[in-house]
Amino acid sequence: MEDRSQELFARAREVIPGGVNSPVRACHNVQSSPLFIERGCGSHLFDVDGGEYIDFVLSWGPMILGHNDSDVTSAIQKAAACGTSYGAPCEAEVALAAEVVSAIPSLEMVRMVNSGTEATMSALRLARACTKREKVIKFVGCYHGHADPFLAAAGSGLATFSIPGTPGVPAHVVADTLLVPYNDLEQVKAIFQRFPQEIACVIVEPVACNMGLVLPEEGFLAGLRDLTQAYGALLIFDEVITGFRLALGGAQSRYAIDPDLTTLGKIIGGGLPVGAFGGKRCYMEHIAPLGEVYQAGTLSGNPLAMAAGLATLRKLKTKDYAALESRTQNFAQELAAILRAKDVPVQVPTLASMFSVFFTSTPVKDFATAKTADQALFTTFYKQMRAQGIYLAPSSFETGMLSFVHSEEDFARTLEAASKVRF
Ligand code: HOZ
Repeated sequence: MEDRSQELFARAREVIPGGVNSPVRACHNVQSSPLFIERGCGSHLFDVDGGEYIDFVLSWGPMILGHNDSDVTSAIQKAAACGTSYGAPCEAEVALAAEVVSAIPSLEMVRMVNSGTEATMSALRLARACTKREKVIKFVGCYHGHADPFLAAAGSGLATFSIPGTPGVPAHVVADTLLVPYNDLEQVKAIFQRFPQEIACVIVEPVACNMGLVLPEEGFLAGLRDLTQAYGALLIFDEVITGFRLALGGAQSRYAIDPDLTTLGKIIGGGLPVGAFGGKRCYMEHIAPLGEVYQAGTLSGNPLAMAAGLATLRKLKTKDYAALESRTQNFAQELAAILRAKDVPVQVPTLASMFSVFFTSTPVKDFATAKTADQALFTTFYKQMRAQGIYLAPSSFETGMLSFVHSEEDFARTLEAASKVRF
């Protein structure tokens, strides 16, 4: 029964393009319409029709502590009692910046913004300014938000809707975005050899999470670090998803790579709209008002958002990431075994508290192999899981997320639901 959701979706389509404020959640490609959510609690979501779902989307990543965490909610309430925006510095933004800098090895300074898109857009501007170069290497299927220069062969919603580029992005803006398959170090090398003095930066999701979950191959990230250093380009790690999810120090601490700039979002806002970009002091000092690279925002450092982020990061310091990882691995392995027993080709990659389901027998290492996944099988799986109260991302080009509050009962119910899916 999704009557009220359907009704709201019909009304939404009258006043919001496609009825949604971000395309993937429209659920088009899985031949469904979105559930309208009334509230979240722990690992569960409740929709407006009284349905209860085990949530493996977690607002696309931020809710690693689960929905309505008592510490985060009370921090927001306490901050709200003092007003919702000042447009002036507040103590919480200093505290959050200090937490972020102390957790992430390569960061010496950080600037708060309002979304991951703002973070990547600003980091690119900074890299271009610092190097006085314009070209950027980006990997096919990686998604860095929706700023113009990144809308070339991007993942997430663009992959879901098969949109290679976007009308409205001038050709000359993406002409400097050089595309390489993920994990293909040889092609990166070849591009550097071709344009040795022109490449400002390489931007990469150190673990790709927007074409489904795709892990970096041995030596890939280290190779990027070596090549960027050799050619005087900056290495930008887009850790909007992986920051504080793979580990407190993000993918860079896990893989022991020292990027020049890092972009963050999602978890650092504890469910409120926050992004950040940061890195070495020598680069960050080019940002206005210290330097000449302009970047600004009325709501940047917003006291509610800072309070939510701060409460989240402080709580995460008490959490056992290794235990969550091993629970996720067990869950993913059992899920893979259940699906394989149904004679469907399937890969269930997992890392930290993330997993993906690709219905293909081809090992997935880049966007081309991710696209070998059978979308019809995914749609069948998605619909039947949802009908049994399991809320998955409505696209195989997104990544499943677990929180610290997913219970063994949640896993058991999910695996039981998977065992009942008929292909
Ligand atoms: N593109 C984001 C996920 N990778 C956000 C999707 C949404 O909020 O609908």
